[in-house]
Amino acid sequence: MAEEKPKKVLNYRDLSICESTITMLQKMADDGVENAFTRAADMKACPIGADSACCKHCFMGPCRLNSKDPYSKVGVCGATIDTIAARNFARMVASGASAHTDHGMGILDAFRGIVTGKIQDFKIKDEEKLRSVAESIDIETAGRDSMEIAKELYTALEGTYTQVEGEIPFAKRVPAKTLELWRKYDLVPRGAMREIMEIMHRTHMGVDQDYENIVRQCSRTALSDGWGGSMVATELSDIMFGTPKPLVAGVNMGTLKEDMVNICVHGHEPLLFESMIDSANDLANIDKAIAAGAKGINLVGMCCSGAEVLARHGIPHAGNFMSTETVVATGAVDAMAVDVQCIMQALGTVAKCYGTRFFTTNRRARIDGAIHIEYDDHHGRQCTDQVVDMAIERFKNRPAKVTIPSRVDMGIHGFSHEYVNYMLGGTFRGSYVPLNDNIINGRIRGVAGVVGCTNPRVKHDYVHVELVKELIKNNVLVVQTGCSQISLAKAGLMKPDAAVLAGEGLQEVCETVGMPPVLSLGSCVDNSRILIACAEMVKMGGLGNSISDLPVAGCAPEYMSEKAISIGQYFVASGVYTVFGVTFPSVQGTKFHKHLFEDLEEMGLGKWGFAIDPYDIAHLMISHIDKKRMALGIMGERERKLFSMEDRRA
Ligand code: BF8
Ligand code: SF4
Repeated sequence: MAEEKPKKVLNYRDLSICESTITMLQKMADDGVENAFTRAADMKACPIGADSACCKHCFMGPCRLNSKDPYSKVGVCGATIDTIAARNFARMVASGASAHTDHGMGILDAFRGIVTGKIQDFKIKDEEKLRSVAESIDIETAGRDSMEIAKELYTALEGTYTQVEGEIPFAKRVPAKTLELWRKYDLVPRGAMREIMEIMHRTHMGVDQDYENIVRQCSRTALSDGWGGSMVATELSDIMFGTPKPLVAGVNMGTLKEDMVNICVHGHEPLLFESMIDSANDLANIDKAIAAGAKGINLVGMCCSGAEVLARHGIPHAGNFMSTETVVATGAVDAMAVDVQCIMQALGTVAKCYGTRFFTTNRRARIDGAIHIEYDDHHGRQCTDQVVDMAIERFKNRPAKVTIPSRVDMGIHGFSHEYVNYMLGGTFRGSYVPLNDNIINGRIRGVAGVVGCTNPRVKHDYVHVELVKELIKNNVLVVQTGCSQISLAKAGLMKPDAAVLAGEGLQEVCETVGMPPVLSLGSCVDNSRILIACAEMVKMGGLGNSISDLPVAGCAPEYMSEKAISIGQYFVASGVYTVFGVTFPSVQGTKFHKHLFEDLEEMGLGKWGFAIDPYDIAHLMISHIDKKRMALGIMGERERKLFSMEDRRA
């Protein structure tokens, strides 16, 4: 009999910089419970897959090429490394874009319910936003009643998904020169359903076998996510639940309370969470919790569901993707309700080990072993009240020992692009002019979007935090979404006093405005807020005519999901230099790789970049920002000195 391989001994400090996560990893080890960190250590990533050098698009294969000598072989059908990698990449874009656009469609469904009067639980909360979104796509608002505008907006936005020809509605928000370029290369998306269907068709065996043509469809599909499905998700969620405004809120595992009934919502669509907020605030439910011996009901968020309500309502956030299992290991979570995306199947097992009631709520996502209570927009409370009841039951009979790391990191969250406008411009001259001015005068060197997941293949939170610190030290204002902003919130960078870590110029701006140097914008679909901010910066003038002229860059340094690939591609296609960490699904030195990393920029779009080390990533982004400043003629003496290589070495 083969001897069982001894498990690797792990030093948890090599795996994460999050103290709470480290404490809980130790606890899980003591309890003999596995998690994604231990599984990643036991499972080496497949090297051929990591390079995207294999194809299983038909059953003459699967075919594996040699990434060390990529042109030495072709697949059984003759497919080259460029075709294989481009097709794989395209399917990642399709999957990621589907996730965001289907989420957006869920929001659109709820909005339809409101305008048809079939849904009573939700309503139009932010009329001002309704009007401004309608106006942005040329819907007449003057003298019209909100419901009338909402109906017309609904009909128009449905096209984001279903339009078989013509440009999606939010193409109207794209700066003219960027849009002109998209038209030149035929990149303006039709409805997302059509684009995603076409990607799946083109990547079927024997269809599109020209990597450049495949990448064009990647761009079109990704744009139907960024300027389409994701943007619809953000804008309609703001209209229905309120546009975020900065508020103070706590992040980390100390947001769980030993003496309260703890309910955690994990996933992505805000609908479940909004309904859960109502249930948790219902006096009858609170009374039931008190009768069970609790001080009340404590609602916390996780991942993007959490990031969204953190931004919008200041609901505390327990942890990002790589902390989802460790949060359950506290034993303090009485119920965890999930909907869609980024929910590890292992959560079912971990929840069982610690006696947490684990609920799936979405018809699209069931997990073996979870209790399924379907959430329905028309009577959402039927689902969320049941979860509350079962959480109270579990509180009464908490089986596991409760260990809650006490740390809570307070910070400011909820910067929408509307608020950035207001904050920098003031009530009377709300605009992006002051941001542009501060970029032109060099106080702010540029703007970086640092976003995306955490991933056990790199040190959890570390790459995000070190990267962002390096960026702000070099006067780059950072905007954030998704799990990344939770990493930075835990590192204390969302407090205004974090401005002391920023370079002189950025520090001055932060102190004048009273803002932190790192702005948290919400969930991953809220990356669309960054697109709008870029469009506004272009429209305000002084920083070129298209998004690709701006001194901006993007990054997902610890990404793990296909959604991140779609986001990366829509930023690149919009004109933004976008750097990814961890690993990149292509073989260096191939034509496909060069196309993503060089040719796209030569066409006037953005381009991809890759590095693993946070300082390397930061300096790739800063060099790009400087290149754009140089081209704009705003690379003053002051910055040249501030950013010299000598300083960097020092
Ligand atoms: O959409 S950042 S791990 S939670 S994929 Fe997932 Fe990545 Fe977190 Fe949200 Ni975004
Ligand atoms: Fe192999 Fe071509 Fe089939 Fe892919 S499509 S599995 S490369 S034969």
